[in-house]
Amino acid sequence: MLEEAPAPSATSGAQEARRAGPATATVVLSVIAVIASLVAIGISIRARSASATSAVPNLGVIEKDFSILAPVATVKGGLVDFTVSNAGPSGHEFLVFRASQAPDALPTGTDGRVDESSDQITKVFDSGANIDPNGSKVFHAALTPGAYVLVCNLPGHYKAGMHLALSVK
Ligand SMILES: [Cu+2]
Repeated sequence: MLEEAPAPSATSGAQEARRAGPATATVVLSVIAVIASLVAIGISIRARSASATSAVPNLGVIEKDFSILAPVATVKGGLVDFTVSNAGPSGHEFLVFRASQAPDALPTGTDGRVDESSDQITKVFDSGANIDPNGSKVFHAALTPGAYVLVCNLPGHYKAGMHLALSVK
């Protein structure tokens, strides 16, 4: 009895070996299916980002000690994305005011900072937290046509030159 025991296991071993063929084919087919679905996902992501890029302008804004730079002075009204990069060396914030004044002539308090609650301007966006040196953040805003000023309003930064006009058409 004991000597016969290996026989069934040898048979099942042979059966496993025989199954390896179809099993391998199944694995190959699943790999092909995964690749095909990844390609499909890649295509749909690319299509979506292409349409998103064409629909919402994305302004690459650079802040540094002590200026604000943008690639364009005018942007189309509606949803606008700002990718704000901080070239340092200090931390900076990012505010957007709707204002008809010149960028360096916004109403300020006695501390020289822009008076954010002045009724002569309207704050439409505030990053809240700072953007760290060498950091970058993307902000989404909805801007109606008009004149705007981009500002960093940390103490001393506005007066030092951190303001930039942006026209929305
Ligand atoms: Cu600043």
